[in-house]
Amino acid sequence: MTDILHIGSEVADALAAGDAVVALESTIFSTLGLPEPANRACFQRVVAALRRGGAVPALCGVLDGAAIVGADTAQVERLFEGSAKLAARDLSSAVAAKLQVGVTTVSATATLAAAAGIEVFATGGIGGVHRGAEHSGDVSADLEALARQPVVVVSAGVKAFLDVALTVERLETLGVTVLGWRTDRFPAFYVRDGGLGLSHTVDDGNQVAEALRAASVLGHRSGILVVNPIPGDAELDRAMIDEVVSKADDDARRAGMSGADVTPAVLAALVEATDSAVVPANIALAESNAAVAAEIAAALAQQR
Ligand code: PSU
Ligand code: MN
Repeated sequence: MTDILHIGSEVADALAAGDAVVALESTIFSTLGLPEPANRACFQRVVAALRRGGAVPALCGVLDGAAIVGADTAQVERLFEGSAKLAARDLSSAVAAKLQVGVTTVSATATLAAAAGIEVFATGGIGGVHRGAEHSGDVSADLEALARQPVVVVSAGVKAFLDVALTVERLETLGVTVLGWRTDRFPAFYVRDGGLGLSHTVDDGNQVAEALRAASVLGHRSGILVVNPIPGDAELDRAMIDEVVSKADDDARRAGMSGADVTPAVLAALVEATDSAVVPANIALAESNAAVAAEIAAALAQQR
């Protein structure tokens, strides 16, 4: 524990005991990720799924100039209200500037998880290569962080407002191991099949734990992306999603948005365009990812 990195007491105790811990990002639970009150409901469902699976949740963020890993109840409330979105590169400047409340993306959370010694992280969807990236250059820092931090990240793939094929190509170039959770198709968030195949499928937490150990022994110091398709009963209609997502991204660009503002704007547009139909789907997949992450964290704890 330092002035810069605060590890919550329950998380610190669990890590010292070698028990299962799962990191959580705070952007998805702020209003940048989900509208109120769905953001709180989503957090509660995710935490309950982790607890059922025997894992301690470690919500990450920045509060009063310190990076937090394992927010307590009062800190969780403050993070729900956060509106400053922090990628990995923003962590150091947020600490130096004594930022009061900052919510962490996948790249920042993977960085904090690794710094705290947490090996598993559950989220909804990761960032990726945006459609039209050949002009905008917009590629999420999440991909680079996945390559750099030796953490297992469980996600439902990427949202279809991103270019799924280019994102998969970039993951390959960066050397990120991608494992399909009981699937051989790369999922696209609201739909179970994003249209691309996967080379590796796993069936349980032990296989992921073994892959992480092997990567460490063999010196492949990068993260592992576990892609878990949205539960079938929560899946949305592909044609409907395709139509609204491509428009949402175009609209954000036309409105002159760039950088970190694009993704939250597109997410809000999707809620609006689907009359909130995306919200229960988002919660269902986040909860499902938490259950998978807990199983992986439990398998890693067992190996220790
Ligand atoms: N995709 C979602 N919900 C989210 C995000 C992405 O469906 O909340 C957030 C995550 O925090 C992710 C970040 O790490 O957006 C990526 O932002 P950008 O595209 O600016 O890198
Ligand atoms: Mn971006």
